[in-house]
Amino acid sequence: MEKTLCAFALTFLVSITLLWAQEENYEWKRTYECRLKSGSIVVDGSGDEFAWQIAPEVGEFTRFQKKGDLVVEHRTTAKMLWDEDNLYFLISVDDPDIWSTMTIRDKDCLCLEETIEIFIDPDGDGKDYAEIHINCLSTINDIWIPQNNFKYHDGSPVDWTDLYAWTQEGMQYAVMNHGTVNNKDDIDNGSVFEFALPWKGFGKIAGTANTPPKPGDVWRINVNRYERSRNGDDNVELSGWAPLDLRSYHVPDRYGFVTFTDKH
Ligand SMILES: [Ca+2]
Ligand SMILES: [Ca+2]
Ligand SMILES: [Ca+2]
Repeated sequence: MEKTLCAFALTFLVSITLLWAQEENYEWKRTYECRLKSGSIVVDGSGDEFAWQIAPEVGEFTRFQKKGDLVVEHRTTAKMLWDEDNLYFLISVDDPDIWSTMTIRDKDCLCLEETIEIFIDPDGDGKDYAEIHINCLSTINDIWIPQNNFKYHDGSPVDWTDLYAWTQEGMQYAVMNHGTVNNKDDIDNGSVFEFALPWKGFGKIAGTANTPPKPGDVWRINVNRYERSRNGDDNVELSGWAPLDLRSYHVPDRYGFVTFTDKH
């Protein structure tokens, strides 16, 4: 009888653990099938190409700094495509007040103002991932992150100048703003950001990933956003595709699972 009770308790415990694990996956896991591009894409900040029209969106973005209140006030949508040369992004933000002052690449974190941030861990090992920022003035930060504890692989602290010195070689990018930039007296519609990232441009960040990927390969990717009031009142909305529920975007084990397919 005692053994039976023990077995029952163990089964119950395992079931609860499995249920918890399923819920954990349900809540956090985001997946996307990245399709092969159909026809040409011009990187101009307009998603009017046929390829973009038929590409699916990754899904709703959620804000993550407020537990229990994940619905964003400012909507963001994202799509991805690929071909043998590039990984493409089309990211669209609703924004009633488009603003930024930073114009120099790789100088200061664009997160101090408003920015879109793409995180890419090609081989999904949680190390050597790319962080690419863009703002409405088409200013770029492209940054190599060796590990999310901001240490090199030998354990020594990172030199941020070295990290910012990494370049996504050959990256094309463009922004189209629908509204007036840096004019708070009217209401804007938002901005569209378009990227083509050459596979070879990932360099050391690719790790063990195939470049270009093979159909079926999975890369870990997230797209995040800082939407910020410019009144200096600390009113900021942090949101992302893969919800992190933390005050950091550097959680590579929770980035979305992007599977490359040869379907169009
Ligand atoms: Ca375009
Ligand atoms: Ca804004
Ligand atoms: Ca750089």
